[in-house]
Formats: sequence, structure tokens, C-alpha cells
Amino acid sequence: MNFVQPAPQLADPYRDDRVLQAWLARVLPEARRRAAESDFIALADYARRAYARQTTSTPSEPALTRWDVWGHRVDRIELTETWREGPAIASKYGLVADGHDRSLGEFARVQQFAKVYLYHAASAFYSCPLAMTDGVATALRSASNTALRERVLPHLLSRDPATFRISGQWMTENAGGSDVGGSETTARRGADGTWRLNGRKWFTSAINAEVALALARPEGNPAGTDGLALFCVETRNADGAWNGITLDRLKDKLGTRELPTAEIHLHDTRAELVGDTAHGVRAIAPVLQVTRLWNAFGSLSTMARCLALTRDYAHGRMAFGKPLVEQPLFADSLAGWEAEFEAAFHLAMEVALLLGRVESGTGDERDAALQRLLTPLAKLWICKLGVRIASETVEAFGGIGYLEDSGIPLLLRDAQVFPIWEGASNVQALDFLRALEKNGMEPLVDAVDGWLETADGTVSGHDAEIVHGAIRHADTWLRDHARDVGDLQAGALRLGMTCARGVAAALLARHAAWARLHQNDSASANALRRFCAHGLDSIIEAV
Ligand code: MFK
Repeated sequence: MNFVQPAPQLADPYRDDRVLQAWLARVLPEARRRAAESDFIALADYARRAYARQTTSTPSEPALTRWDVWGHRVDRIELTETWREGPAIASKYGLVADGHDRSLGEFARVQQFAKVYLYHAASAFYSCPLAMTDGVATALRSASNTALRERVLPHLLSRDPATFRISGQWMTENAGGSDVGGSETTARRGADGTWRLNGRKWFTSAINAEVALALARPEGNPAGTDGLALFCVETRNADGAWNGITLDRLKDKLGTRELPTAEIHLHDTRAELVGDTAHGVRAIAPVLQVTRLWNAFGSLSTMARCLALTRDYAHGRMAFGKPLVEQPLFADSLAGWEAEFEAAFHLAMEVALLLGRVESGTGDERDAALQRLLTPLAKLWICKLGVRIASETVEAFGGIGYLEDSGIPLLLRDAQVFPIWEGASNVQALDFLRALEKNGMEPLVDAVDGWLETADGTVSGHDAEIVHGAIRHADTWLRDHARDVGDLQAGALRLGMTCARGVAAALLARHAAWARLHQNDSASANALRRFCAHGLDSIIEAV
């Protein structure tokens, strides 16, 4: 009998995750952690079951039936099994509700995002509508249309599958994905006071959503971003028929294939104003702040899955007389990917903590400024890193990693969406400049100094110097180029990457010091050394 390599086994995504466990032990109060633990365990169990199902079944995709046999236009969507399970999982474990639960105080967002991290890789991208639902709930919380808020919000935050509803977010049109100001959809108010939307939305993720926020230009408003207003659409009429919406087709995508993303036309679609008759982009910005963080956590969850499978395989796969994990070069590469992942984890969790502090009123202005500055940085760097780690995973598995039915190529195809969704990397880099314009670099520099100070004496002075050096260089570069918008924009990606990695390293240093002191664990300090050695500063002077 020829040798047959056993398939990799998925370790427990909660119990066996050192990085998550140590972070929770450091930050989440013991009582809160104990209260949430059964949900963490249940989500990890679900992830393992979903993985077992994925590796033993034929992949399925949503199907759109546009016409019934008699010739009626029906636009019916059949969802996949994982998607049909989504509402029950999401509501039961509070994947949206936790983030808005005032009783959780400043920890609402970290508890929620720990769950998102555990669920995403098992969700077949049901996490996408949950992200949008969370963002829309965040925007609606401060909407001046109180009747709309009171009617819709309880459904988005429901913990009961019978009343739980999801929301979409319709921004992208043919004229622009990043440049939303060119949107062509119009809004007209009828004699009865009802708003009607007409136009075409080109990428509507999760078209099965019951609600959506849509940008449209009220007739008579000026061209450009400011002339757009934000509307809420209930996608179905009371009888279940579409509310003036036709589904032209489902998108044929590289990844996220269980997610029904549609091109649609709006024909006198009934809609309600969320607030003002203009400034819709400003009104939808809170959605972006939240969904961008979901992207970072989706990417982290994918990386955790990639690394867990790679680790298991490396222990079981023999090459040249010993397991891969004992081959010095393979072990060195794996440790490098793990170090990048760990630093990324600390950055994303810090942003979640800051968001929770700001929303619960326990944070101050510094927290708000830092949350605004770090959100695009986390999205920018962590989503790009996810593609790299997924690509390394394909390579680590060799030929098998290139085969569809190993499930590994799926990880790479799916990871590629994160840098694109909710504003591509360049949009994030430019958004970082927008945030700097309002908040300056000082909150970030001060925070990094504070985190490194906490770690002083525990992590190596050499590592601390590398972090300081990168952040100081970013600060100086910013001052030197402040007057030239062209230079600033051209360097924004390099500046953003440098700041993201510098901040992540400082956060990892703070954690490493704690782990040494309280858990006698040097793993994070070792990860920091590698992370810093990979280099933090990617700013180069333009020639
Ligand atoms: C598991 C993960 C799941 C994730 C699922 C998500 C699936 C969703 C799929 C999608 O990708 S939906 C499409 C998402 N599209 C985008 O993200 C659009 C990308 N483009 C941008 O982000 C542009 O920067 C933006 C359209 C927001 C603004 O461009 P403009 O036209 O140059 O606007 P401008 O004048 O700079 O900003 C308008 C206002 O918004 C300003 O406020 P004021 O009116 O008060 O001056 C800005 O300050 C404010 N603003 C813009 N970005 C902001 C912001 N405020 C806060 N935070 C931001 N990030």
C-alpha cells in the first residue's frame, strides 16, 4: 500500500488559540470572560463542525431564479446551508447585538469581535451581512428619523431568530466604487411625502437583506458627494414582493461565492430619509468605521484558520526524515507568519477596545482620536497581510494546497476580498490622511510612547528602538511633506503601513511584557523580536 498523507485537522479555534486566550486573560475582566465563555466555546464548536462539513461536501452557491415557469418575474434567491443557519447563530450568540449592549460597557465591542473572530472562518461570509447590519445599526442609533430608528433598530439588534433582520448597504454604482460622489441614483418626494428611488446599484452584497441603507441624490441637489442623501429601504413589501427592485444577476466572483452579491435596478423604490436631505456620505461614515473593523477581523480569522491548518500539517508531514515543523527553514518561516499575525491581532483588538470605550462613554477625546486614526490603519495593513498569509499557506501545502478540494485555495480567494471591500487599500491610506488632518499625529505618537513605556525593562531595548524609530520617522516625514498634498497622497500608503506596523509592534510589546510577568510566557516577546526584525518602516523618500 502506498503512503497516504492524513488530512490536516482543525485545532479548537478557542481553546487552542494562545494569542486569543492570552489577550482575553489580560483585558477581559474574569467575571465577563466567564459569562461569555460558553458562547466562545459554542462558536468554536460550530467552526469545527462547519469545517468538517466543508471538507466532506460539494461546495454550493446561491441561485437566482428570475422568472417562474408561467413567466412572472420573481427574483427568488436560494441560499446555501451555512447561510440558512446564519440568522439563528448570529442572533443566539449576539454577533451584532453584543456590540450595542450597554450592559457590557467598554467591553461590548471586544466581546463581540472575539465572537466575530471565532465565527467568520466558519460563516461562508454570512459575516458580511452581519458587518453591514452592525454598521447600519451604529448609524441608525444617532439618526434624526426617530420613527425609522425605533422601527428598524430592534430587529437588527435582536437576539431572537424570529425577529432578527439583516441590513445591506448600497453605495457602489457603475460610475464609482471609491468615488461615491458620482452616484446617479435619484430620489424624488411624491405628493404624499413618500420618497422614491430610481437607479442602478452595481454591487449589493447580501441581496437577501430585509433592509438596506442607500445613497441617492434628491432631485435638485448639486452634483458631488454633498448632494447625496442617505435613505433606508425595506427591500420587501408587506406581501413579500420586492419593493420596486429587480435583480439583474448575481456576481460571478473570485471568492465569497456563497454570498449573494447582486446587480439591481431600483424602480420607484419606496425609501425613508435617515436624516438630512444632503450629506449622505457623512451620515453613512459610521457604517464604514464599523465594517472596516469587521474586515480586519475577517482577515484575522482567515489567517488564524490558515495558520492552524499549516501548523497541524507541519507536525504530521514528514520530509527528509523529520516532520516539516522540525525543519529549520520551515519552522523559521512559520514563526515569521505567526509573528505578523500576532501583531495584527493586537492592533485589531485595540481598535475594538477603543470603539467600545468611545461608544460606551467611558473613553475620552484621546480614545476617540486614536480610534479614528487606527481604524483605516488596521483595515489597510491587516487585510493585505491576510492575502499574504493565505498565499503562504497555499505554498506550505505544496501541490495539495493548489488543489480545489483541499479547501486551501478557497482561503486565498476569500482573503483577497478584504483589501477591496469597504474601500480598497489606497482609500484607507487617504482616509488616514483625512483622520490626521483632524486629529494630528500626536495621539498616535503619545499612545505608542505609553505602550512602550509599559513594556520598558521587559522587552528588549533594541526592539523598542526600532518601534520608536519607525514612528518618529513617520512623524517627521509628515511634517516635512505637510504642505504638498501631492507628496502626501503619493506617500500615504507607505506612511499608513509604517504607522500600522509601528503601532502593532508597540501593542505587542505591551502584551509581551504582561505575558512574561503574569504567565511566564515569552512567546509574544519572541514574536515581537521577529516582527521588528522584519522591518517596520516602509517610508522611502520620493526621488
Ligand atoms: C467580515 C467582513 C465583512 C465586511 C462586509 C462588508 C461588505 C460591503 C461591501 C462593500 O464594499 S460596500 C462599498 C463600500 N464603499 C466604500 O467603502 C467607499 C470607498 N470610498 C470612500 O471611503 C471615500 O473616502 C468616501 C466615499 C467615504 C468619501 O469620499 P469623498 O467623496 O472624497 O468625500 P469627502 O468629502 O472626503 O467626505 C464626505 C464627508 O464624509 C466628510 O464629512 P463632512 O461633510 O463633515 O466634511 C468626511 O469627513 C466624512 N468621512 C469620509 N470618510 C469618513 C468620514 N467620516 C468618518 N470616517 C470616515 N472614514
